[in-house]
Amino acid sequence: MTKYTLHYFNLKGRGEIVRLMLVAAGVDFEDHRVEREEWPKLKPTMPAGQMPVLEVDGKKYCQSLAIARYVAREYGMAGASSTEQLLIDQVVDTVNDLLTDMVKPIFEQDATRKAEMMKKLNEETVPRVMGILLNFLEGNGGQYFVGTKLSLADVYFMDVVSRILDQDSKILDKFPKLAANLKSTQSLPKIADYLAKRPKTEI
Ligand SMILES: N[C@@H](CCC(=O)N[C@@H](CS)C(=O)NCC(=O)O)C(=O)O
Repeated sequence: MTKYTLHYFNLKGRGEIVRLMLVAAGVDFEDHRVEREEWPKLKPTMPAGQMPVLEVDGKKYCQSLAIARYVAREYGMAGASSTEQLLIDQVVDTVNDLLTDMVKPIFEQDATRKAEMMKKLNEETVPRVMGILLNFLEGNGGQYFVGTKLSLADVYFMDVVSRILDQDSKILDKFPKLAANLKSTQSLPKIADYLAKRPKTEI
């Protein structure tokens, strides 16, 4: 049996998608949540000096989405054809752009600039991106983003958009199909069990 260890900070951040994919795949993994104090010592041991890193039978791999796509391929969540892979990546990269926009204000030091960035994110970026994602979902019939089963696209959408919902429960009110997709991913027994037990973290 393959042994997996996921090294990441005790955050959702860019590591949560890997945790969620391993959970969705139903495979055991060690969820190594690195404390800030331990990091300087561990950093030089990681392939690119950053995390998340997935260790597979003792070999370490970096880049959150490269790892998430690997888990997706290993466990049947990467699409059934090259076109389905493309459609999944279309959603994944759209969600990833949104996550990048969500992270920027967190690191902004200037309070005025931070407030402006948050306003733009909530009032412009989030509704615009939800519109794009709704088109992708409806283009596939409205249940899953791609094909007829769960893929990395559904899991990454749930991972990132549920974090926005935690801050503003109304963001999907105008997008009931997106809300239904998100809820259905969250309700999958293995995922629901993990979500109920995962450590509560701010980001
Ligand atoms: N593109 C990389 C970004 C990785 C990254 O920025 N990791 C941050 C945490 S989210 C990190 O390890 N920071 C600590 C450091 O650079 O020393 C990915 O998606 O995995």
